[in-house]
Amino acid sequence: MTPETRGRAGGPPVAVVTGASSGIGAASALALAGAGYRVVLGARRIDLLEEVAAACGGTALALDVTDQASVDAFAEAVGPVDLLVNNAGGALGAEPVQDAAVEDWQWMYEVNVLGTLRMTKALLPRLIASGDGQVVNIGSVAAREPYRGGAGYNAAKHAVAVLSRVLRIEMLGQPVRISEIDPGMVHTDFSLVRFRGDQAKAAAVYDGVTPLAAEDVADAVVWVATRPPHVNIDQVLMLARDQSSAQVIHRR
Ligand code: 8X3
Repeated sequence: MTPETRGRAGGPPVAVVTGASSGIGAASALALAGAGYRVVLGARRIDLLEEVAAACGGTALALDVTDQASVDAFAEAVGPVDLLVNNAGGALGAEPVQDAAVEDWQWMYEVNVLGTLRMTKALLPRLIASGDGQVVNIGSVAAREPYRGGAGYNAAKHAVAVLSRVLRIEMLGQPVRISEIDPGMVHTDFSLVRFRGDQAKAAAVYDGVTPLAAEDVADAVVWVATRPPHVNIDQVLMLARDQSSAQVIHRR
Protein backbone atom coordinates (compact mmCIF):
# COMPACT_ATOMS: atom_id res chain seq x y z
CA MET A 1 0.00 0.00 0.00
CA THR A 2 1.35 3.41 -0.90
CA PRO A 3 1.04 6.44 1.38
CA GLU A 4 -1.33 7.94 -1.21
CA THR A 5 -3.89 5.33 -0.25
CA ARG A 6 -3.43 5.98 3.48
CA GLY A 7 -3.75 9.07 5.62
CA ARG A 8 -6.77 11.18 6.37
CA ALA A 9 -9.39 12.01 3.78
CA GLY A 10 -8.38 15.00 1.75
CA GLY A 11 -4.66 15.05 2.43
CA PRO A 12 -1.47 13.03 2.41
CA PRO A 13 -0.34 11.23 5.57
CA VAL A 14 1.85 13.30 7.87
CA ALA A 15 5.31 12.17 8.96
CA VAL A 16 7.26 13.77 11.81
CA VAL A 17 11.02 13.25 11.64
CA THR A 18 13.26 14.28 14.54
CA GLY A 19 16.92 15.16 14.13
CA ALA A 20 16.03 16.05 10.54
CA SER A 21 18.62 18.78 9.90
CA SER A 22 21.27 16.32 8.64
CA GLY A 23 22.25 12.69 8.22
CA ILE A 24 19.67 9.92 8.50
CA GLY A 25 16.95 12.35 9.62
CA ALA A 26 17.36 14.67 6.63
CA ALA A 27 17.59 11.74 4.20
CA SER A 28 14.48 10.18 5.73
CA ALA A 29 12.53 13.44 5.45
CA LEU A 30 13.45 13.72 1.77
CA ALA A 31 12.67 10.08 1.05
CA LEU A 32 9.32 10.20 2.87
CA ALA A 33 8.35 13.35 0.97
CA GLY A 34 9.25 11.51 -2.24
CA ALA A 35 6.99 8.66 -1.14
CA GLY A 36 3.99 10.96 -0.72
CA TYR A 37 4.13 12.08 2.92
CA ARG A 38 3.76 15.62 4.13
CA VAL A 39 6.79 15.93 6.38
CA VAL A 40 7.22 17.96 9.55
CA LEU A 41 10.90 18.23 10.41
CA GLY A 42 12.24 18.86 13.90
CA ALA A 43 15.80 19.71 15.01
CA ARG A 44 17.75 22.26 17.02
CA ARG A 45 19.73 23.73 14.08
CA ILE A 46 16.86 25.68 12.52
CA ASP A 47 18.85 27.23 9.60
CA LEU A 48 19.95 23.83 8.34
CA LEU A 49 16.51 22.40 9.07
CA GLU A 50 14.79 25.04 6.95
CA GLU A 51 17.03 24.14 3.99
CA VAL A 52 16.08 20.47 4.26
CA ALA A 53 12.41 21.37 4.72
CA ALA A 54 12.51 23.55 1.60
CA ALA A 55 14.08 20.68 -0.36
CA CYS A 56 11.26 18.34 0.59
CA GLY A 57 8.36 20.81 0.64
CA GLY A 58 7.97 20.18 4.36
CA THR A 59 7.63 22.26 7.50
CA ALA A 60 10.59 23.05 9.77
CA LEU A 61 9.91 23.41 13.49
CA ALA A 62 12.54 23.99 16.16
CA LEU A 63 12.86 20.94 18.40
CA ASP A 64 15.17 19.91 21.20
CA VAL A 65 14.07 16.44 22.29
CA THR A 66 16.01 16.84 25.56
CA ASP A 67 13.74 19.73 26.59
CA GLN A 68 10.14 18.93 27.59
CA ALA A 69 8.96 22.51 26.89
CA SER A 70 10.40 22.31 23.36
CA VAL A 71 8.70 18.95 22.74
CA ASP A 72 5.39 20.35 24.04
CA ALA A 73 5.63 23.42 21.76
CA PHE A 74 6.54 21.22 18.78
CA ALA A 75 3.63 18.84 19.44
CA GLU A 76 1.23 21.76 19.81
CA ALA A 77 2.27 23.11 16.38
CA VAL A 78 2.17 19.81 14.49
CA GLY A 79 -1.51 18.80 14.17
CA PRO A 80 -2.50 15.27 13.11
CA VAL A 81 0.30 12.73 12.67
CA ASP A 82 0.46 9.33 10.98
CA LEU A 83 4.14 8.47 11.29
CA LEU A 84 6.76 9.40 13.89
CA VAL A 85 10.40 8.74 13.04
CA ASN A 86 12.42 9.04 16.25
CA ASN A 87 15.82 9.67 14.75
CA ALA A 88 17.36 12.32 17.03
CA GLY A 89 20.21 10.72 18.92
CA GLY A 90 23.92 10.27 19.05
CA ALA A 91 27.01 9.10 20.89
CA LEU A 92 29.44 11.11 22.96
CA GLY A 93 32.84 9.65 23.76
CA ALA A 94 34.30 6.18 23.36
CA GLU A 95 36.22 5.92 26.61
CA PRO A 96 36.36 2.71 28.64
CA VAL A 97 33.92 2.57 31.55
CA GLN A 98 36.72 3.42 34.00
CA ASP A 99 37.28 6.77 32.28
CA ALA A 100 33.70 7.52 31.19
CA ALA A 101 32.32 10.99 31.86
CA VAL A 102 28.99 10.77 33.67
CA GLU A 103 27.91 13.92 31.81
CA ASP A 104 28.40 12.16 28.45
CA TRP A 105 26.20 9.29 29.60
CA GLN A 106 23.59 11.75 30.85
CA TRP A 107 23.48 13.47 27.45
CA MET A 108 23.26 10.14 25.61
CA TYR A 109 20.42 8.99 27.85
CA GLU A 110 18.61 12.30 27.42
CA VAL A 111 18.81 12.52 23.63
CA ASN A 112 18.44 8.86 22.70
CA VAL A 113 16.16 7.45 25.38
CA LEU A 114 14.23 10.26 27.03
CA GLY A 115 14.01 12.14 23.72
CA THR A 116 12.33 9.11 22.15
CA LEU A 117 10.08 8.76 25.20
CA ARG A 118 9.06 12.44 25.18
CA MET A 119 8.22 12.47 21.47
CA THR A 120 6.37 9.18 21.62
CA LYS A 121 4.30 10.24 24.63
CA ALA A 122 3.47 13.57 22.97
CA LEU A 123 2.29 12.08 19.66
CA LEU A 124 1.00 8.59 20.50
CA PRO A 125 -2.65 9.66 21.04
CA ARG A 126 -2.63 11.22 17.54
CA LEU A 127 -0.98 8.15 16.02
CA ILE A 128 -3.76 6.02 17.52
CA ALA A 129 -6.40 8.48 16.32
CA SER A 130 -5.00 8.36 12.77
CA GLY A 131 -6.34 4.82 12.44
CA ASP A 132 -3.03 3.63 10.96
CA GLY A 133 -0.20 5.12 13.00
CA GLN A 134 3.43 4.17 13.09
CA VAL A 135 6.50 4.78 15.20
CA VAL A 136 9.88 4.07 13.60
CA ASN A 137 12.75 4.25 16.07
CA ILE A 138 16.24 4.60 14.65
CA GLY A 139 18.40 2.38 16.83
CA SER A 140 21.84 0.99 16.12
CA VAL A 141 23.89 -2.16 15.93
CA ALA A 142 24.98 -0.80 19.34
CA ALA A 143 21.53 -1.88 20.57
CA ARG A 144 22.36 -5.47 19.65
CA GLU A 145 25.97 -5.93 20.72
CA PRO A 146 28.24 -4.33 23.28
CA TYR A 147 31.64 -3.16 22.06
CA ARG A 148 34.83 -1.81 23.65
CA GLY A 149 34.38 1.87 24.54
CA GLY A 150 30.69 1.71 23.67
CA ALA A 151 29.11 1.22 27.10
CA GLY A 152 27.30 4.57 27.32
CA TYR A 153 25.96 4.44 23.77
CA ASN A 154 25.33 0.68 24.00
CA ALA A 155 23.29 1.25 27.15
CA ALA A 156 21.29 4.09 25.62
CA LYS A 157 20.50 2.22 22.39
CA HIS A 158 19.66 -0.97 24.28
CA ALA A 159 17.19 1.15 26.25
CA VAL A 160 15.64 2.52 23.03
CA ALA A 161 15.30 -1.05 21.75
CA VAL A 162 13.54 -2.11 24.94
CA LEU A 163 11.24 0.92 24.73
CA SER A 164 10.35 -0.09 21.14
CA ARG A 165 9.66 -3.69 22.09
CA VAL A 166 7.56 -2.85 25.15
CA LEU A 167 5.56 -0.30 23.17
CA ARG A 168 5.01 -2.98 20.53
CA ILE A 169 3.37 -5.13 23.22
CA GLU A 170 1.37 -2.25 24.67
CA MET A 171 0.03 -1.21 21.24
CA LEU A 172 -1.44 -4.65 20.51
CA GLY A 173 -5.09 -4.06 19.67
CA GLN A 174 -4.42 -0.45 18.63
CA PRO A 175 -3.92 0.68 15.01
CA VAL A 176 -0.26 1.56 15.58
CA ARG A 177 2.84 -0.20 14.32
CA ILE A 178 6.21 0.00 16.08
CA SER A 179 9.45 -0.60 14.22
CA GLU A 180 13.12 -0.46 15.13
CA ILE A 181 15.79 0.09 12.45
CA ASP A 182 19.31 -0.67 13.66
CA PRO A 183 22.06 0.52 11.29
CA GLY A 184 25.75 -0.20 11.65
CA MET A 185 28.33 2.21 10.28
CA VAL A 186 26.68 5.07 8.41
CA HIS A 187 28.68 7.93 6.95
CA THR A 188 27.14 10.96 8.69
CA ASP A 189 28.47 13.40 11.27
CA PHE A 190 27.79 10.71 13.94
CA SER A 191 31.50 10.05 14.53
CA LEU A 192 32.41 13.73 14.40
CA VAL A 193 29.96 14.34 17.25
CA ARG A 194 31.16 11.27 19.14
CA PHE A 195 34.78 12.45 18.93
CA ARG A 196 33.88 16.07 19.74
CA GLY A 197 34.84 17.50 16.36
CA ASP A 198 38.12 15.57 15.98
CA GLN A 199 38.16 15.12 12.16
CA ALA A 200 41.03 12.61 12.14
CA LYS A 201 39.41 10.30 14.71
CA ALA A 202 36.05 10.53 12.95
CA ALA A 203 37.58 9.78 9.54
CA ALA A 204 39.47 6.77 10.96
CA VAL A 205 36.14 5.08 11.77
CA TYR A 206 35.45 4.75 8.04
CA ASP A 207 39.05 4.07 6.95
CA GLY A 208 39.16 1.56 4.10
CA VAL A 209 35.45 0.78 4.48
CA THR A 210 32.43 1.60 2.35
CA PRO A 211 29.88 2.41 5.07
CA LEU A 212 26.16 2.78 4.62
CA ALA A 213 24.95 6.17 3.43
CA ALA A 214 22.16 8.05 5.21
CA GLU A 215 20.04 7.42 2.09
CA ASP A 216 20.39 3.66 2.57
CA VAL A 217 18.79 3.93 6.00
CA ALA A 218 16.15 6.30 4.63
CA ASP A 219 15.26 3.61 2.08
CA ALA A 220 14.57 1.24 4.95
CA VAL A 221 12.47 3.85 6.74
CA VAL A 222 10.29 4.27 3.64
CA TRP A 223 10.04 0.53 3.09
CA VAL A 224 9.02 -0.11 6.71
CA ALA A 225 6.52 2.76 6.59
CA THR A 226 4.86 1.69 3.35
CA ARG A 227 4.04 -1.94 4.19
CA PRO A 228 0.31 -2.66 4.40
CA PRO A 229 -1.27 -1.69 7.75
CA HIS A 230 -1.44 -5.29 8.98
CA VAL A 231 2.33 -5.79 8.53
CA ASN A 232 4.63 -4.68 11.36
CA ILE A 233 8.33 -4.83 10.52
CA ASP A 234 9.54 -5.23 14.10
CA GLN A 235 13.29 -5.00 13.67
CA VAL A 236 15.73 -4.30 10.85
CA LEU A 237 19.47 -4.76 11.34
CA MET A 238 21.33 -3.21 8.42
CA LEU A 239 25.08 -3.27 7.96
CA ALA A 240 27.50 -2.34 5.21
CA ARG A 241 28.84 -5.31 3.24
CA ASP A 242 32.20 -4.51 4.87
CA GLN A 243 30.78 -4.93 8.39
CA SER A 244 29.47 -8.21 9.82
CA SER A 245 28.99 -7.08 13.43
CA ALA A 246 29.81 -4.07 15.60
CA GLN A 247 33.54 -4.81 15.69
CA VAL A 248 34.10 -7.22 12.80
CA ILE A 249 34.94 -4.95 9.90
CA HIS A 250 36.80 -5.53 6.66
CA ARG A 251 39.18 -2.67 5.86
CA ARG A 252 40.97 -2.48 2.54
C1 8X3 B 1 26.25 3.76 15.03
C2 8X3 B 1 26.85 2.42 14.96
O1 8X3 B 1 28.73 0.85 15.72
O2 8X3 B 1 29.26 3.20 15.56
O3 8X3 B 1 24.96 3.75 15.56
O4 8X3 B 1 27.90 2.40 17.37
S1 8X3 B 1 28.23 2.24 15.96
